[in-house]
Amino acid sequence: MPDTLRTDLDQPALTQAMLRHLRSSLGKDPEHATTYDWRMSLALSLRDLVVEPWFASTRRTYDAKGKRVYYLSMEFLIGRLIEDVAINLGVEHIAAAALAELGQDYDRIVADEPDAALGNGGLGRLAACFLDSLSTIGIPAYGYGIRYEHGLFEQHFEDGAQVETAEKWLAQRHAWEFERPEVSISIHFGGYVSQCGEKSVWHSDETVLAQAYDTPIAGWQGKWANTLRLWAAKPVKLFDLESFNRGDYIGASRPEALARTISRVLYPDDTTDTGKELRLKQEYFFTAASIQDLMRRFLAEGFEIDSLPDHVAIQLNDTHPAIAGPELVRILADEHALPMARAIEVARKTLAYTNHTLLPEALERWPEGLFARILPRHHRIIEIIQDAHFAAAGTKVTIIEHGQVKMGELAFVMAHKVNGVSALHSELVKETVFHDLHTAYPDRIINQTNGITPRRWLYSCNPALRALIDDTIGQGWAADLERLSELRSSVEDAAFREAYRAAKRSNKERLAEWLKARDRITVNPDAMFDTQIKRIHEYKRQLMNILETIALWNDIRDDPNGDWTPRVKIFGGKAAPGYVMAKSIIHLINDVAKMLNADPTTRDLLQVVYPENYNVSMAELLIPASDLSEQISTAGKEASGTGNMKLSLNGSPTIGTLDGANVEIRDHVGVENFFLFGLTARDVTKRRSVPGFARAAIEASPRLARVLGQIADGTFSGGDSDRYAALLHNVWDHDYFLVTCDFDSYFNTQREVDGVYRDPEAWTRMAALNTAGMGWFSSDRTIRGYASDIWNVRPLVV
Ligand code: GP0
Repeated sequence: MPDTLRTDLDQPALTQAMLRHLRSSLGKDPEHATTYDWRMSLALSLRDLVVEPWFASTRRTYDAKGKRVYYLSMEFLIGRLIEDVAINLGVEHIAAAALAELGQDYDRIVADEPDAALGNGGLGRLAACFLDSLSTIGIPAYGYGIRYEHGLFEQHFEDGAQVETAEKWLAQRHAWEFERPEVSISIHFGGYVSQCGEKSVWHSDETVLAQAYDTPIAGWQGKWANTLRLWAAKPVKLFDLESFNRGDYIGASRPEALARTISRVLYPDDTTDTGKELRLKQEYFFTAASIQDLMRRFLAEGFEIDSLPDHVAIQLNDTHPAIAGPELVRILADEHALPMARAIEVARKTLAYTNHTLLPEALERWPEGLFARILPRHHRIIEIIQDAHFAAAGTKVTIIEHGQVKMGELAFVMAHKVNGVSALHSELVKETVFHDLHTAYPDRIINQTNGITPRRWLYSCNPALRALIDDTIGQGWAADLERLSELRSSVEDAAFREAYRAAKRSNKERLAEWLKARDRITVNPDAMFDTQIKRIHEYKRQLMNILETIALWNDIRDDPNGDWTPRVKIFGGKAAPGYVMAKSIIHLINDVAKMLNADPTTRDLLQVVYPENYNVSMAELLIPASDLSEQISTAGKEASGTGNMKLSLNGSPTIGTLDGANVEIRDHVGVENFFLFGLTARDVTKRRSVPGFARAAIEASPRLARVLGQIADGTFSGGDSDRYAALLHNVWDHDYFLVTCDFDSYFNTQREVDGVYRDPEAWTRMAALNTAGMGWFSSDRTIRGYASDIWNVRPLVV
């Protein structure tokens, strides 16, 4: 039985469906249809197939009076959906054949779809993987977020520097969503609170409407489909006719412009706290809309208000929706007259919070004045929550302190479970950011190691490896990823290794062709593809990677006839627009690329490639084609990582530190199949307290000193010795992320990597054992963990 489902749908039926949509939904005949028209016809035809399972899942949930999970997230980094849906419904081949019959190329049509980039990085992509797994497992769930008009900015390089432009995925119709004008929820801001006897009444002075847009999310084999509900902000009053009639056209459209600003654009910051009024409004906007919506659904079923936690589980993806705590308390106490203490208890049993980082700059804090002005009632409720928490836990940990509202503490206090995203991270959460709260509530913090959906991140993006796995262990592994361990026994089989190498080789050729076509870059698929793809951040240490690249270049030039292992260093990622140091690192990588790629003595041995505008779709090309995965963050800083999982699963051994989920990946793939280097989290803390540690490390490393000297004298910046002055000052005198201390260890480990890569059989063994060992990192496993340890829900399909 093949991994297909829609045996009732054959190719002629899909062809007919597409022709029908082309006519009636696009208003085109085949002769005049563009790529866009065909793509929309395909998407709409596929969407039609999801509707039945979607209705069936909803009926099933109502009939079972099942508990529902609500995943609240500011970000859903979805990417493209056509291939995803086609694969989950098992109609990928039918779709390709139908398009071929219509004279269209499936791959070209699929590639025409813009990415839904409603997220910055790992956090948003995790939310998207979770949606896939929730539907695959069959847990009744809703994703709730914001329908940003503009997703994550587009990145361009001008003379090597990052320049941002607005992203416009909604400039064309979005095929997958259903607009729900009837679901319009009033969201209030500002004003004051009055006391009416015991009762507090919030008199707001600004109202916008949250309008729902639903996207069905079908799981593997279409057995279940959940809903992603995204909110768009609309004005209460569309248009001020009075102003218009006076000739004030700009004034006339002001209400609309103001309201729409709330869902206009995704904040492009990752792991930093932006602290803007608009951001607070965005957070409250989508959280309040989601909670009103789920309360309406809950009450419609006729349950007692106290029983909320038996029917509803709300998961807060980071602190962004942490206002859910006081909002739920407000509804329970102010609108349903629950006593305050009981309201807090019911809310807490309903809520859980996921922490994604230890970086202090990422823990949101709001100036109390601003907070109280925009959400006066919530401000007061937080004070009450804080008093109740003081009384119950006897701790000194405050939620409001020094004129700031601390959202991390709020989320913690209002959650019955708080989880970290890898084993190491969860332990560090207990020891550091939430140390005192952990002491007060010792059972609250638990771990749920992140995962990735194997459907997108292997089955769909790597057809070559998919076919080999099917041939070797049979089908069915895409929803039961631990079965990949059955590959282990084949690794000693030379024919299997040959086939594994061939799959990797074809993926590298596919990437090479894409780079050639898009960026006119030529890469040699025989070279090792060494990949670092993720947001650009100092703690992720792209800087260390590029410094090592320069050092290797120097070594090759010193001995051009040495026994070198050819490498292509591939970088991908965006920097937050306001993050000066990260942008300087991008500039340096591009400057180095320009210099090295033009050097005739080294360019066949060492090349640097940095394609602009890295996104989910680019990841789907780069990951299957990669040989080596760079996971080199300062130990203790990367909470988990999920790119590390995708690369290892697709056969890239990791060079990495003992950080985040690297630790668990190493355990699963075997320590001999992982290139470990660098200081541990404990070493890092110790080393940082040694005065002048960076200078000492540089002086002890002639290789590093030479590289820094070259950057300083303008070798890579056309003689401009100022360009990297701030960056270099930081390396010499500050180096919070210990690039200098780990440099030699990293360089030497890279040379070990070179040695293994020169032995193709040894390398293939290692790569294949990475694939075989990664089954545990399916997000299906992660979601089962949340379901049993946090939500107390069970799947409704078997
Ligand atoms: C964490 F705090 N992450 C944040 C943030 O603002 N954005 C973001 O993408 C990431 C973490 O860095 C991560 O630990 C993790 O894998 C991911 O969220 C999902 O949990 C990568 O280490």
